[in-house]
Amino acid sequence: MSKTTVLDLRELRRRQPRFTGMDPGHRACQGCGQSLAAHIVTEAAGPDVIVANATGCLEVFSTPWPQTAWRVPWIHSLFENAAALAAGIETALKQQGRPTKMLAFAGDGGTFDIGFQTLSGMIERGHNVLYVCFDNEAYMNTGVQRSSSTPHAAATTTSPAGRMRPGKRHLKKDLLAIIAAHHLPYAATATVAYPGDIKAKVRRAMAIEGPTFLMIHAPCPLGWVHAPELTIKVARAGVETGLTPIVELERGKLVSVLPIREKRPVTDYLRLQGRFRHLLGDDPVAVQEREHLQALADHNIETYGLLAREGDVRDSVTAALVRRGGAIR
Ligand SMILES: Cc1ncc(C[n+]2csc(CCOP(=O)(O)OP(=O)(O)O)c2C)c(N)n1
Ligand code: SF4
Repeated sequence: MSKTTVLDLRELRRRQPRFTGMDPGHRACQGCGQSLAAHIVTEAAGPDVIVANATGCLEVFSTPWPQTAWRVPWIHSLFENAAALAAGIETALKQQGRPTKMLAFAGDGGTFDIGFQTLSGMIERGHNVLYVCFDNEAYMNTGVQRSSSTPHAAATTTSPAGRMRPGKRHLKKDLLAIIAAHHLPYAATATVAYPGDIKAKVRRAMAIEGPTFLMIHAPCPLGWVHAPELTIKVARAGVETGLTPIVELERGKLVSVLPIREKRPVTDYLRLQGRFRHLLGDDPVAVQEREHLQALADHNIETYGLLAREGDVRDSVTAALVRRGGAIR
Protein backbone atom coordinates (compact mmCIF):
# COMPACT_ATOMS: atom_id res chain seq x y z
CA MET A 1 0.00 0.00 0.00
CA SER A 2 1.34 3.40 -0.88
CA LYS A 3 2.26 5.75 1.92
CA THR A 4 -0.21 8.55 2.46
CA THR A 5 1.33 11.98 1.88
CA VAL A 6 0.04 14.72 4.11
CA LEU A 7 0.12 17.94 2.15
CA ASP A 8 0.94 21.12 3.96
CA LEU A 9 -1.17 23.46 1.86
CA ARG A 10 0.55 26.61 3.05
CA GLU A 11 3.94 25.18 2.13
CA LEU A 12 2.59 24.04 -1.23
CA ARG A 13 1.25 27.52 -1.96
CA ARG A 14 4.57 29.08 -0.92
CA ARG A 15 6.44 26.91 -3.40
CA GLN A 16 4.13 27.62 -6.31
CA PRO A 17 5.51 30.31 -8.56
CA ARG A 18 3.19 33.32 -8.44
CA PHE A 19 3.53 36.02 -11.02
CA THR A 20 3.65 39.59 -9.78
CA GLY A 21 3.62 42.39 -12.32
CA MET A 22 4.37 44.99 -9.71
CA ASP A 23 6.74 44.94 -6.75
CA PRO A 24 5.54 46.04 -3.31
CA GLY A 25 8.46 48.44 -2.81
CA HIS A 26 6.80 51.60 -4.09
CA ARG A 27 5.69 54.86 -2.50
CA ALA A 28 1.91 54.66 -2.28
CA CYS A 29 0.26 55.79 0.96
CA GLN A 30 -0.61 53.12 3.49
CA GLY A 31 -3.91 51.48 2.63
CA CYS A 32 -3.97 52.84 -0.93
CA GLY A 33 -6.80 51.07 -2.76
CA GLN A 34 -5.31 51.89 -6.14
CA SER A 35 -1.98 50.20 -5.40
CA LEU A 36 -3.83 47.09 -4.19
CA ALA A 37 -5.98 47.07 -7.33
CA ALA A 38 -2.97 47.53 -9.64
CA HIS A 39 -1.20 44.58 -7.97
CA ILE A 40 -4.26 42.39 -8.44
CA VAL A 41 -4.83 43.42 -12.06
CA THR A 42 -1.23 42.86 -13.14
CA GLU A 43 -1.06 39.52 -11.34
CA ALA A 44 -4.20 38.34 -13.14
CA ALA A 45 -3.13 39.73 -16.54
CA GLY A 46 0.14 37.77 -16.41
CA PRO A 47 3.58 38.53 -17.85
CA ASP A 48 2.70 38.84 -21.55
CA VAL A 49 1.47 42.45 -21.44
CA ILE A 50 2.56 46.02 -22.01
CA VAL A 51 1.09 48.72 -19.77
CA ALA A 52 0.43 52.30 -20.90
CA ASN A 53 -0.09 54.36 -17.73
CA ALA A 54 -1.53 57.88 -17.63
CA THR A 55 0.01 60.22 -15.12
CA GLY A 56 -1.64 60.17 -11.71
CA CYS A 57 -0.88 58.62 -8.34
CA LEU A 58 -0.19 55.15 -9.73
CA GLU A 59 2.44 56.41 -12.13
CA VAL A 60 4.03 58.74 -9.60
CA PHE A 61 4.28 56.32 -6.68
CA SER A 62 5.50 53.40 -8.84
CA THR A 63 8.21 55.11 -10.89
CA PRO A 64 10.26 57.70 -8.98
CA TRP A 65 13.30 57.99 -11.25
CA PRO A 66 15.53 55.98 -11.38
CA GLN A 67 13.41 53.34 -9.64
CA THR A 68 10.46 51.34 -10.87
CA ALA A 69 8.07 48.91 -9.22
CA TRP A 70 7.03 47.37 -12.57
CA ARG A 71 8.04 43.89 -13.65
CA VAL A 72 6.28 44.14 -17.00
CA PRO A 73 7.00 46.50 -19.91
CA TRP A 74 5.46 49.79 -18.83
CA ILE A 75 5.26 53.17 -20.51
CA HIS A 76 4.27 56.57 -19.15
CA SER A 77 1.65 58.58 -21.03
CA LEU A 78 0.29 62.08 -20.64
CA PHE A 79 -2.75 62.63 -18.46
CA GLU A 80 -5.01 62.59 -21.51
CA ASN A 81 -3.77 59.88 -23.85
CA ALA A 82 -3.22 56.47 -22.21
CA ALA A 83 -5.86 54.92 -24.49
CA ALA A 84 -4.31 56.46 -27.64
CA LEU A 85 -0.83 55.30 -26.63
CA ALA A 86 -2.08 51.76 -25.95
CA ALA A 87 -3.93 51.75 -29.28
CA GLY A 88 -0.80 52.91 -31.13
CA ILE A 89 1.42 50.24 -29.60
CA GLU A 90 -1.19 47.57 -30.25
CA THR A 91 -1.43 48.61 -33.91
CA ALA A 92 2.36 48.73 -34.37
CA LEU A 93 2.82 45.27 -32.89
CA LYS A 94 0.02 43.89 -35.07
CA GLN A 95 1.76 45.33 -38.14
CA GLN A 96 4.94 43.54 -37.05
CA GLY A 97 3.06 40.23 -36.83
CA ARG A 98 3.14 40.25 -33.02
CA PRO A 99 -0.48 40.86 -31.99
CA THR A 100 -0.95 41.50 -28.29
CA LYS A 101 -3.56 42.66 -25.84
CA MET A 102 -2.46 45.99 -24.39
CA LEU A 103 -3.27 47.27 -20.93
CA ALA A 104 -4.08 50.96 -20.38
CA PHE A 105 -4.20 52.30 -16.81
CA ALA A 106 -5.56 55.65 -15.62
CA GLY A 107 -7.25 57.29 -12.67
CA ASP A 108 -10.77 58.69 -12.79
CA GLY A 109 -9.47 62.15 -13.74
CA GLY A 110 -7.57 60.57 -16.64
CA THR A 111 -10.65 58.57 -17.65
CA PHE A 112 -13.90 60.40 -16.87
CA ASP A 113 -12.50 63.83 -17.73
CA ILE A 114 -9.31 64.52 -19.60
CA GLY A 115 -8.65 61.13 -21.23
CA PHE A 116 -12.24 60.45 -22.19
CA GLN A 117 -11.85 61.48 -25.83
CA THR A 118 -8.96 59.08 -26.52
CA LEU A 119 -10.74 56.32 -24.56
CA SER A 120 -13.88 56.72 -26.66
CA GLY A 121 -11.85 56.73 -29.88
CA MET A 122 -9.87 53.64 -28.88
CA ILE A 123 -13.07 51.71 -28.16
CA GLU A 124 -14.83 52.96 -31.30
CA ARG A 125 -11.90 51.86 -33.51
CA GLY A 126 -11.97 48.42 -31.88
CA HIS A 127 -8.41 48.21 -30.57
CA ASN A 128 -7.32 45.14 -28.66
CA VAL A 129 -6.87 46.96 -25.34
CA LEU A 130 -8.07 46.34 -21.79
CA TYR A 131 -8.55 49.80 -20.29
CA VAL A 132 -8.55 49.85 -16.48
CA CYS A 133 -9.77 52.92 -14.61
CA PHE A 134 -8.72 53.07 -10.97
CA ASP A 135 -11.59 55.09 -9.58
CA ASN A 136 -10.62 56.93 -6.39
CA GLU A 137 -13.16 59.63 -7.17
CA ALA A 138 -10.88 62.70 -7.33
CA TYR A 139 -7.59 64.03 -8.71
CA MET A 140 -5.55 62.66 -5.82
CA ASN A 141 -2.04 63.07 -7.16
CA THR A 142 -2.33 66.85 -7.40
CA GLY A 143 -4.09 67.43 -4.08
CA VAL A 144 -7.63 65.94 -4.01
CA GLN A 145 -9.42 68.14 -6.55
CA ARG A 146 -12.93 67.09 -7.56
CA SER A 147 -13.37 65.14 -10.80
CA SER A 148 -16.58 64.27 -12.62
CA SER A 149 -16.37 60.94 -10.78
CA THR A 150 -16.45 62.57 -7.32
CA PRO A 151 -19.75 61.62 -5.65
CA HIS A 152 -22.36 64.26 -5.06
CA ALA A 153 -21.85 66.15 -1.77
CA ALA A 154 -18.32 64.83 -1.14
CA ALA A 155 -15.83 67.44 0.12
CA THR A 156 -12.66 67.92 -1.91
CA THR A 157 -10.22 70.83 -2.04
CA THR A 158 -12.13 72.33 -4.99
CA SER A 159 -15.59 71.41 -3.69
CA PRO A 160 -15.20 72.20 0.00
CA ALA A 161 -18.05 71.74 2.44
CA GLY A 162 -19.01 75.03 4.07
CA ARG A 163 -21.87 77.36 4.82
CA MET A 164 -22.60 78.09 1.14
CA ARG A 165 -22.69 74.51 -0.16
CA PRO A 166 -22.34 70.97 1.20
CA GLY A 167 -19.46 69.63 -0.90
CA LYS A 168 -19.68 68.80 -4.61
CA ARG A 169 -22.80 70.21 -6.24
CA HIS A 170 -22.93 67.89 -9.24
CA LEU A 171 -23.64 64.19 -9.64
CA LYS A 172 -21.03 61.50 -10.26
CA LYS A 173 -20.89 61.02 -14.03
CA ASP A 174 -22.47 57.72 -15.13
CA LEU A 175 -19.40 56.70 -17.11
CA LEU A 176 -20.40 53.04 -17.36
CA ALA A 177 -23.58 53.99 -19.24
CA ILE A 178 -21.51 56.12 -21.65
CA ILE A 179 -19.01 53.29 -22.17
CA ALA A 180 -21.90 50.85 -22.66
CA ALA A 181 -23.24 53.06 -25.44
CA HIS A 182 -20.12 52.13 -27.45
CA HIS A 183 -21.47 48.51 -27.52
CA LEU A 184 -18.01 47.14 -26.80
CA PRO A 185 -17.57 43.39 -26.23
CA TYR A 186 -17.09 43.64 -22.45
CA ALA A 187 -17.28 46.29 -19.73
CA ALA A 188 -17.41 45.78 -15.98
CA THR A 189 -17.06 47.41 -12.59
CA ALA A 190 -15.18 45.91 -9.64
CA THR A 191 -13.94 46.90 -6.20
CA VAL A 192 -10.89 46.18 -4.07
CA ALA A 193 -13.28 44.65 -1.53
CA TYR A 194 -13.51 41.56 -3.78
CA PRO A 195 -10.05 40.71 -5.20
CA GLY A 196 -11.17 37.35 -6.63
CA ASP A 197 -13.84 39.13 -8.64
CA ILE A 198 -11.25 41.59 -10.02
CA LYS A 199 -9.02 38.70 -11.10
CA ALA A 200 -11.86 36.84 -12.81
CA LYS A 201 -12.90 40.00 -14.66
CA VAL A 202 -9.34 40.77 -15.78
CA ARG A 203 -8.94 37.23 -17.11
CA ARG A 204 -12.24 37.49 -18.97
CA ALA A 205 -11.41 40.90 -20.37
CA MET A 206 -7.91 39.81 -21.45
CA ALA A 207 -9.28 36.75 -23.25
CA ILE A 208 -11.66 38.80 -25.40
CA GLU A 209 -10.45 40.12 -28.76
CA GLY A 210 -11.18 43.84 -29.01
CA PRO A 211 -11.67 46.70 -26.57
CA THR A 212 -12.60 45.86 -22.99
CA PHE A 213 -13.11 48.15 -20.01
CA LEU A 214 -12.85 47.66 -16.26
CA MET A 215 -13.51 50.31 -13.62
CA ILE A 216 -12.26 49.47 -10.12
CA HIS A 217 -13.55 51.33 -7.08
CA ALA A 218 -10.39 52.09 -5.09
CA PRO A 219 -10.62 53.99 -1.78
CA CYS A 220 -7.96 56.62 -1.12
CA PRO A 221 -7.38 57.06 2.65
CA LEU A 222 -5.81 60.47 2.08
CA GLY A 223 -8.55 61.96 -0.09
CA TRP A 224 -11.53 60.15 1.44
CA VAL A 225 -10.18 60.84 4.92
CA HIS A 226 -10.32 57.45 6.54
CA ALA A 227 -7.82 55.32 8.44
CA PRO A 228 -5.60 53.19 6.13
CA GLU A 229 -6.82 49.96 7.68
CA LEU A 230 -10.42 50.76 6.71
CA THR A 231 -9.88 50.59 2.93
CA ILE A 232 -11.61 47.24 2.43
CA LYS A 233 -14.37 48.03 4.92
CA VAL A 234 -15.13 51.30 3.11
CA ALA A 235 -15.10 49.59 -0.30
CA ARG A 236 -17.45 46.84 0.95
CA ALA A 237 -19.85 49.37 2.45
CA GLY A 238 -20.01 51.05 -0.96
CA VAL A 239 -21.25 47.79 -2.47
CA GLU A 240 -23.66 46.86 0.31
CA THR A 241 -25.37 50.26 0.29
CA GLY A 242 -25.84 50.24 -3.50
CA LEU A 243 -23.63 53.30 -4.06
CA THR A 244 -21.03 51.14 -5.86
CA PRO A 245 -22.84 48.80 -8.27
CA ILE A 246 -20.64 45.88 -9.33
CA VAL A 247 -21.79 44.64 -12.72
CA GLU A 248 -20.77 43.09 -16.02
CA LEU A 249 -21.97 44.18 -19.45
CA GLU A 250 -21.58 42.47 -22.79
CA ARG A 251 -22.19 44.55 -25.93
CA GLY A 252 -23.73 47.17 -23.64
CA LYS A 253 -26.22 44.76 -22.04
CA LEU A 254 -26.21 43.82 -18.36
CA VAL A 255 -25.29 40.16 -17.86
CA SER A 256 -24.34 39.80 -14.20
CA VAL A 257 -24.18 41.63 -10.88
CA LEU A 258 -22.58 41.22 -7.48
CA PRO A 259 -25.76 40.91 -5.41
CA ILE A 260 -26.45 42.76 -2.18
CA ARG A 261 -27.41 40.12 0.35
CA GLU A 262 -28.11 42.54 3.20
CA LYS A 263 -28.86 46.07 2.13
CA ARG A 264 -27.35 48.77 4.35
CA PRO A 265 -28.29 52.46 4.63
CA VAL A 266 -25.93 54.94 2.90
CA THR A 267 -25.02 56.41 6.30
CA ASP A 268 -23.02 53.19 6.93
CA TYR A 269 -20.78 54.28 4.04
CA LEU A 270 -20.77 58.02 4.75
CA ARG A 271 -19.83 57.82 8.41
CA LEU A 272 -16.59 55.94 7.64
CA GLN A 273 -15.18 58.86 5.63
CA GLY A 274 -14.19 62.39 6.56
CA ARG A 275 -15.15 63.68 3.08
CA PHE A 276 -18.80 63.15 4.08
CA ARG A 277 -18.45 64.30 7.69
CA HIS A 278 -20.58 67.40 7.07
CA LEU A 279 -23.53 65.19 6.07
CA LEU A 280 -23.93 63.42 9.40
CA GLY A 281 -25.53 66.13 11.54
CA ASP A 282 -29.17 67.12 12.05
CA ASP A 283 -29.20 70.34 10.08
CA PRO A 284 -31.76 70.35 7.27
CA VAL A 285 -29.20 70.53 4.44
CA ALA A 286 -27.31 67.48 5.77
CA VAL A 287 -30.57 65.54 6.13
CA GLN A 288 -31.63 66.51 2.61
CA GLU A 289 -28.27 65.49 1.11
CA ARG A 290 -28.33 62.14 2.93
CA GLU A 291 -31.79 61.52 1.51
CA HIS A 292 -30.52 62.46 -1.93
CA LEU A 293 -27.61 59.99 -1.69
CA GLN A 294 -29.96 57.29 -0.40
CA ALA A 295 -32.18 57.92 -3.44
CA LEU A 296 -29.14 57.55 -5.74
CA ALA A 297 -28.22 54.23 -4.09
CA ASP A 298 -31.82 53.01 -4.40
CA HIS A 299 -31.80 54.02 -8.05
CA ASN A 300 -28.67 51.90 -8.65
CA ILE A 301 -30.26 48.95 -6.87
CA GLU A 302 -33.37 49.26 -9.01
CA THR A 303 -31.54 49.90 -12.32
CA TYR A 304 -29.19 46.94 -12.04
CA GLY A 305 -31.39 44.58 -10.00
CA LEU A 306 -28.74 44.44 -7.28
CA LEU A 307 -30.74 42.86 -4.46
CA ALA A 308 -30.15 39.11 -4.12
CA ARG A 309 -33.09 37.06 -5.38
CA GLU A 310 -34.21 33.62 -4.42
CA GLY A 311 -32.86 31.17 -6.96
CA ASP A 312 -29.96 33.36 -8.06
CA VAL A 313 -27.47 31.02 -9.71
CA ARG A 314 -23.96 31.98 -8.73
CA ASP A 315 -21.20 32.37 -11.25
CA SER A 316 -18.97 29.33 -10.89
CA VAL A 317 -15.81 31.38 -11.49
CA THR A 318 -16.08 34.02 -8.81
CA ALA A 319 -18.75 32.40 -6.63
CA ALA A 320 -19.99 35.93 -6.16
CA LEU A 321 -21.57 37.22 -9.35
CA VAL A 322 -25.09 36.20 -10.30
CA ARG A 323 -26.68 36.34 -13.70
CA ARG A 324 -29.11 38.99 -14.72
CA GLY A 325 -30.66 38.63 -18.10
CA GLY A 326 -28.19 36.54 -20.11
CA ALA A 327 -25.20 34.26 -20.35
CA ILE A 328 -22.06 35.50 -18.60
CA ARG A 329 -19.74 34.55 -21.43
C1 LIG B 1 -3.05 68.33 -19.31
C2 LIG B 1 -2.68 68.12 -17.88
N1 LIG B 1 -3.39 68.76 -16.93
C3 LIG B 1 -3.07 68.57 -15.63
C4 LIG B 1 -2.02 67.78 -15.29
C5 LIG B 1 -1.64 67.64 -13.83
N2 LIG B 1 -2.05 66.37 -13.30
C6 LIG B 1 -1.24 65.30 -13.25
S1 LIG B 1 -1.92 63.98 -12.52
C7 LIG B 1 -3.34 64.83 -12.20
C8 LIG B 1 -4.48 64.22 -11.44
C9 LIG B 1 -4.66 62.78 -11.69
O1 LIG B 1 -5.92 62.40 -11.22
P1 LIG B 1 -6.51 60.98 -11.53
O2 LIG B 1 -6.45 60.69 -12.99
O3 LIG B 1 -7.86 60.90 -10.92
O4 LIG B 1 -5.51 59.98 -10.84
P2 LIG B 1 -5.14 59.83 -9.27
O5 LIG B 1 -3.97 60.71 -9.02
O6 LIG B 1 -6.35 60.22 -8.48
O7 LIG B 1 -4.81 58.40 -9.13
C10 LIG B 1 -3.26 66.13 -12.70
C11 LIG B 1 -4.33 67.16 -12.59
C12 LIG B 1 -1.30 67.13 -16.31
N3 LIG B 1 -0.30 66.30 -16.05
N4 LIG B 1 -1.66 67.33 -17.61
S1 SF4 C 1 -3.15 59.85 -2.40
FE1 SF4 C 1 -4.66 58.20 -2.42
S2 SF4 C 1 -4.51 57.23 -4.46
FE2 SF4 C 1 -2.66 58.49 -4.12
S3 SF4 C 1 -1.14 57.03 -3.29
FE3 SF4 C 1 -2.16 58.04 -1.54
S4 SF4 C 1 -3.87 56.66 -1.01
FE4 SF4 C 1 -3.17 56.10 -3.08
